[in-house]
Amino acid sequence: MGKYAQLVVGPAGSGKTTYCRKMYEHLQSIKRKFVHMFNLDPAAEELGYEPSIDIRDLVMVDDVMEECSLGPNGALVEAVEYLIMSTDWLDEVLDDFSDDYLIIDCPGQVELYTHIPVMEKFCRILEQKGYRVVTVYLVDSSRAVARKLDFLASVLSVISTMVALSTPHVTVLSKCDLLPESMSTDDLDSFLFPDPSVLSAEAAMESPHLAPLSSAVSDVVTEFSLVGLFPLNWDDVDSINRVILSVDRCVDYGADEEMDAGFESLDRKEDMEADADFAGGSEWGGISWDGSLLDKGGDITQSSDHFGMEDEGSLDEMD
Ligand SMILES: Nc1nc2c(ncn2[C@@H]2O[C@H](COP(=O)(O)OP(=O)(O)OP(=O)(O)O)[C@@H](O)[C@H]2O)c(=O)[nH]1
Ligand SMILES: [Mg+2]
Repeated sequence: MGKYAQLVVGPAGSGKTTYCRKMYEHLQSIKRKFVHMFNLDPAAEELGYEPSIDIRDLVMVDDVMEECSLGPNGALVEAVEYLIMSTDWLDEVLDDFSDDYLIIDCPGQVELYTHIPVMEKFCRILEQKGYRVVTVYLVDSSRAVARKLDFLASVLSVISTMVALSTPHVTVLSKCDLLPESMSTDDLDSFLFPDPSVLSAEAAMESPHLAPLSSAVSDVVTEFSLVGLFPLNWDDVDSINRVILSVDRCVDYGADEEMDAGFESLDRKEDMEADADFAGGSEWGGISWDGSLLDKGGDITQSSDHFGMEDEGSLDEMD
């Protein structure tokens, strides 16, 4: 079947552990084989799932804090660095999964992805072991779409991670069930398919002294289509399947076997493939498995019913 890994990253509390658990359950429900959970958060307490691989079997943050006289953040970085150096342990646990699909639940400290190369090294280790790795970056919708400035800040963090990890990449707008009912589809589209002039003008209104910076960032984000966001609502199975399709395309899932592997239960697979082309991930704002930036595809001025919402509808219709 091949070896695949979803590296689930994002800021603290963005929903990574929940994503991993629910993604696992969903992949089980569509009968995808050999899916395993890997907890890479040495400070995790309650996971809500049973990991097949657990960094806490190797190193615990509390022990590192005590032994190295470090605070929680420093100890976490130290613990993940220790993991990277523990090649025997990694060989042992990963070699148990020779033909598998790993969902990797990462810590929320963004410095692991943006400031120090520790997670980048972890990605390279997985790739050397034959894994096709896709980074799934969760952006918490309840924080990122409140203001345009918050959105730009989130997007900058996504781009830093993309550049630092150099893997194929899917950006997911998490917790969409929490978006206010009053938020219209047009409001959401202004984040999903931003018009650079509108985005920069609105950001400038929120913080006039940052206007030139907002404008430059808006241009980069939209011009290069670096971040195509997939809204995810766990109550909306279509939104889950769009994320899976995009992830699959990034890693070329099932290339060695029948392409429809694991999607037997989808009635609307073709529709969703077209939507995934349009919406983001591997063909809009994504990076292919060979690491190259993919061409922008689709017309971003099209209607938004590809997210399960009619143009005039509200987010309720995602349910
Ligand atoms: N309503 C709603 N709540 C969510 C969703 N995903 C996560 N949460 C809640 O958000 C909080 C944080 O979720 P986690 O999954 O622990 O987030 P995390 O990114 O793993 O957090 P850290 O590991 O601490 O960085 C928990 O209270 C979850 O129940 C979602 O899709 N909808
Ligand atoms: Mg977590």
